[in-house]
Amino acid sequence: MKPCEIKTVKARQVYDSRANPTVEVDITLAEGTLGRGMVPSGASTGKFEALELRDGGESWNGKGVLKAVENVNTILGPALIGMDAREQKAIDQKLIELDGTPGKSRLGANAILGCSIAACWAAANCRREPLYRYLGGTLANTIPVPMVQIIGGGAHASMAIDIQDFLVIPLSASSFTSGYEMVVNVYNAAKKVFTEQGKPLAVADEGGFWPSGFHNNEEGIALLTESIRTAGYNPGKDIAIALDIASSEFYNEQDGTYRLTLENRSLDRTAFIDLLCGWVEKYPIISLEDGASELDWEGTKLLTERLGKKIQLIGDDLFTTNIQRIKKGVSMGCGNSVLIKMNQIGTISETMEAIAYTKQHGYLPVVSARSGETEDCTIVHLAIAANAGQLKVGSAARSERTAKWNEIIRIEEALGNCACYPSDKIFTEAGIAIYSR
Ligand code: 2PG
Ligand code: MG
Repeated sequence: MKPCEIKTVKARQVYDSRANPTVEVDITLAEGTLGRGMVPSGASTGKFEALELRDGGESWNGKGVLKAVENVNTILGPALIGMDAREQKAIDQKLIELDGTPGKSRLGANAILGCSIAACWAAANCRREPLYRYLGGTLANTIPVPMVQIIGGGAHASMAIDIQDFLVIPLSASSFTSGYEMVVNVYNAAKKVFTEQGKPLAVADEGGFWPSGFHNNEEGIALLTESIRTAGYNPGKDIAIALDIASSEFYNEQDGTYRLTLENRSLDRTAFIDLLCGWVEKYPIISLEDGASELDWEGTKLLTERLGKKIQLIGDDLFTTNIQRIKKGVSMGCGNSVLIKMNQIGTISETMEAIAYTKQHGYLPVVSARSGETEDCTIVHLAIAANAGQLKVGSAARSERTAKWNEIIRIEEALGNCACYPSDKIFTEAGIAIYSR
């Protein structure tokens, strides 16, 4: 028997950070090594994502994943036995073929991704290498710039405010560790600002503060700017703001309007884009995600014409880590950045290919966690393996988030002088003129 040959594949149902069931897969190799994959889950899921197979019915509010677990244990797993765990592409290809549908809807993208991640860890462990090194080779050394949520909103906070993520990105740090320290200081300063404003302290799904007591969306951006100042930083120079508008959540397909429930008004495409551009003028915003709906390509195009040279414009629900959709965006001139989520597409290989495609076409990849997470740290290693340059993991609080951030601190330490932290160059080298506003 070869040492990296897959010997057993076993799936089980475990739980994620939102107390929902999720798939965990264990793969053991001939030499006894274990690889484990745990699957994340979104709340504001894009229409064009690969299918997350849920059982329906009464138990777990219909969110059980026992069918997906069974699909691993009876169909996917047995087909992997005897394969070499280091053949990631062949393994992923086999998983895709066994499902046979474009959206992985027969066996479930959650079943498939669990196997794909577990095989990857098993192979890295078999080679006695950290996953980022195994997957990316010796040139995988870019430590990602963090994009960290300070206030949660949208579908992660019962739509108490329309915008989904109010985040920060450190710009003036020379390492991840010092940049992340700045972010933590802003998080703690936001706690003070909330308290001073008489707002109760609670957290939303990703550990960012719950958006209590806001009268409109702009107040959230203002509070975030204030928190950066309170922490002792210069907004826009030391730390900039990123927003995930997640506008597909409040887009009305029938009449093409954007409904801001908190503000009790609906705006047409032009008026909504004017509103976003106004915020970018007024606040130190460097990145805007899903400003227009996943169905509104024209809106994204318009937004890109107006802001594409100034700030990062990320497509998340718009692109769903799918090369066909990224291709359409590139050809239409929609956005300049792609959010990369493993479970939107369903295998490690396809995720890596989406990152490569994104970079080849001059767009910036931002690897991202989901709002429902686990202690699994695969995305950290994947981001470094692909030299992606940016990582979004929710907030600085709650262990499913800190599991990832802390892993980067360890890897940065391990790489020592070989670590490359792009800092604000990730933006300036892409033509985003951060200090000019
Ligand atoms: C997003 C993610 C993370 P979800 O929209 O970018 O904030 O949310 O996993 O719910 O899609
Ligand atoms: Mg998003």
